[in-house]
Amino acid sequence: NSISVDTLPRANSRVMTSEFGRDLLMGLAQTPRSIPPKYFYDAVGSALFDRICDLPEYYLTRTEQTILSTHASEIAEWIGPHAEIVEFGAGSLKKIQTLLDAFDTDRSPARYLPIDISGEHIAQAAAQLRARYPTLLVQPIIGDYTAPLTLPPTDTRIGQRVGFFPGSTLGNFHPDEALAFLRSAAGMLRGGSLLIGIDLIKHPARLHAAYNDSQGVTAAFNLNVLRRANNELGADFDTDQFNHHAIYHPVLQRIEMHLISRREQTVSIGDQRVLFSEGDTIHTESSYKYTIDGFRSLAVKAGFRAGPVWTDRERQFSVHWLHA
Ligand code: AVI
Repeated sequence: NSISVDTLPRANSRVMTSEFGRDLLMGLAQTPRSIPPKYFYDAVGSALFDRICDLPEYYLTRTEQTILSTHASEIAEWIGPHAEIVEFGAGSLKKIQTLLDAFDTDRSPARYLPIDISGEHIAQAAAQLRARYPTLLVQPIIGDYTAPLTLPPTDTRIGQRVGFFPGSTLGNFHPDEALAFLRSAAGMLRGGSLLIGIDLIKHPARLHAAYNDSQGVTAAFNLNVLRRANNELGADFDTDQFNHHAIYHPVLQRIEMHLISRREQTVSIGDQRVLFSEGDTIHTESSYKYTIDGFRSLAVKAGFRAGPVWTDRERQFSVHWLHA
């Protein structure tokens, strides 16, 4: 055995002092085994996700973008003058620009609060945004937008507060988490509104293609969470020994992503050994799909009043206006 006694506690404390390490061990101890999808997004994972958004099969980003630009001036009317826009999980701050470009200068939003977990990414993107929209106050908030947050106080010169949650990221929340998030967003936005993108239920073949792209980018994105565990926690996953598997579950109305063990194998994470039999699976992500009415009912249950909905011609994706 190559592990000496004094490296064991150290390896283990590296795992146990990291939130990722604790969540990973906890998830792998459950049946079925799982890893929370938020751990996909290290630098490599975020870059892979950006590539997914450009894939021909991944219609979500492109379709939402088309909906936002087609209806931009109507959406700008709903947002109204000098608004404050709070974006949940803002990433590279690209999507907001479609909205900002829809305003006449004298009505454009006054303040933009992008919330994101990754600080480095957002600081740079915020600087570029300020250069492009000099009158917009850009105040990034580094943090987990699923936890309750205190926003800076507004002042009388600022119009309504509008939450912006594009990309159907809400779909990655389980129904109880989605309801809890919407409830807390409704509280945070009270008196204002939420603009949210939601992917729609469609033919399973279309969904299957979007999560099993021909270039294997989604597979690399899924497997990257194991590589991340190796890099950050000193785990020894052999990424060649797990297969990407994504499948639509029509009863639960969700795409499930899994990593399936190709053979019997043991993986070390700190001082823990995790045994996988051939075919054992780690559930890494669910991506729920909604009907328009199903999503509106959920929003109403969370305390919103449903407003207009915009879709594309094929009704693949939807963008909802909700009054908080
Ligand atoms: C971020 N989220 C909305 C994506 C989705 O479609 O559920 C993440 C993703 N997973 C695989 N491909 C893309």
